[in-house]
Amino acid sequence: MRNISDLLKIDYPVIQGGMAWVSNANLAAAVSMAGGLGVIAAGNAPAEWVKEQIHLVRERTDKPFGLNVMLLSPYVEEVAKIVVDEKVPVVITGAGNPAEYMKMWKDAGCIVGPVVPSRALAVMMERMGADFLVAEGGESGGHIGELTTMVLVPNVVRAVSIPVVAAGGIFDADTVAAAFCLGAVGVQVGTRFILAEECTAHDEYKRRVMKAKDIDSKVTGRVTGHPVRVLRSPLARELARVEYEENAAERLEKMGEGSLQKAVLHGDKDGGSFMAGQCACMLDKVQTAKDIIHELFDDERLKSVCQNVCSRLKVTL
Ligand code: TUI
Repeated sequence: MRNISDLLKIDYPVIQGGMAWVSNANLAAAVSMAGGLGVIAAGNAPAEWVKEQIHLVRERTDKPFGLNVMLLSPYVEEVAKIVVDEKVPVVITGAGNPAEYMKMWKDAGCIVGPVVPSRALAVMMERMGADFLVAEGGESGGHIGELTTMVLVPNVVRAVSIPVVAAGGIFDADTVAAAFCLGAVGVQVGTRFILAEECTAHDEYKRRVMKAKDIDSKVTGRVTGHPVRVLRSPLARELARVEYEENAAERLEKMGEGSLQKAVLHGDKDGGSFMAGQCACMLDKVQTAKDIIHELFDDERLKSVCQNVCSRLKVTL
C-alpha cells in the first residue's frame, strides 16, 4: 500500500478533519504549514465563501491542502465545480456517495479521498478511481456512520488496495499507533484541531471541548437518517426530546438549521450545536497546530507505545 505522505506530498501522515465552519483557511493553512494536510471544510457554505478560503490558503502557503466537500450541501454542485476551476490538490468528500463527481475531479488532476462508513462504499470508491479512503468511525464528531473505528478500519483495509486513513477517536500518539495497528497508513484528526491556537472557533466552543466528560458526548438525529455526534447542550437535549415525537425528522432538521454556525461563530450556549468527537473528554489544552502534530508523531512516545505492546504480548522484535 502506497505511503500517504508521498501521495499527498506532506511531512506527517495526518489530515486535518474537515469540520464545517471550524476548518477555515486559518486552520487549514496552519496545519499545512506544520507539515500535515490542512483542509478547508465547505460544509453548507456558499461557493463564493469556499473560493475565498481557497485563495486565502494559497496566499499563506505553497504547501498542498485539501477541500472537504459535504455532499448534503445545497451548494454541492457549485462547490464541486470550484474544485476543478481552482485545481484543488486534494478533495475529501463526506456525508454521501461522490460517484457523480469522481470522473470530473480525476480528469482535473485532483487526488480524491472519499470518507466511507462501510466496506461496500469503500469497494465502490476504489473501483471508481479514488486515490485513498478515509474510514471514519462513529467516535467522530458531526455526521457519523454506524460502525466504530476499531471495526470499520480493518474491514476497509482488507477490502481495498488503495491507502486507508483512519478517523474517529484519534487524538494522540497512542491512538495514532492504534490506527496503524489496524492497517491504516495515516490518520484524520478533527476534534483535537478545534483546540489549535490558529483555529478561529469561538472560545466558548473550545472551552466546551476542554471541559467535556466522556458522558457528555451524545448522538442526535438518528431518525433523520443523518445522526450527528455533539456535546451535551440545551439544544442537544431538546433534539433528543423531539426525536421520537410525531414528524420528528422534519422538526429536527428545522431545529438544527444554522445551529453549528451559531456554536462555532458565536458560542451560542442555548441554540448552538457543539459538534465534537468522543475524544473531547481527553483534551484539555490549546496548542499551536505545529505542537499538536509534533505530539501526535512524537518519536519517543511512538517507540515506547510499540515497545510496551510487544512486551505485554511477550513478543521480541
Ligand atoms: O460528513 C461528515 N461529518 C459531518 S458533515 C456535517 S454537516 C451536517 N450537518 C447535519 C446533518 C448532516 C451533515 C457535520 N459533520 N463526516 C464524514 C461522513 N461521511 N460521515 C458519514 C459519512 C457518510 C455517510 C453515508 C459517507 C457516505 C455515505 O454514503 C451513503 C451512500 O449514499 O452510500
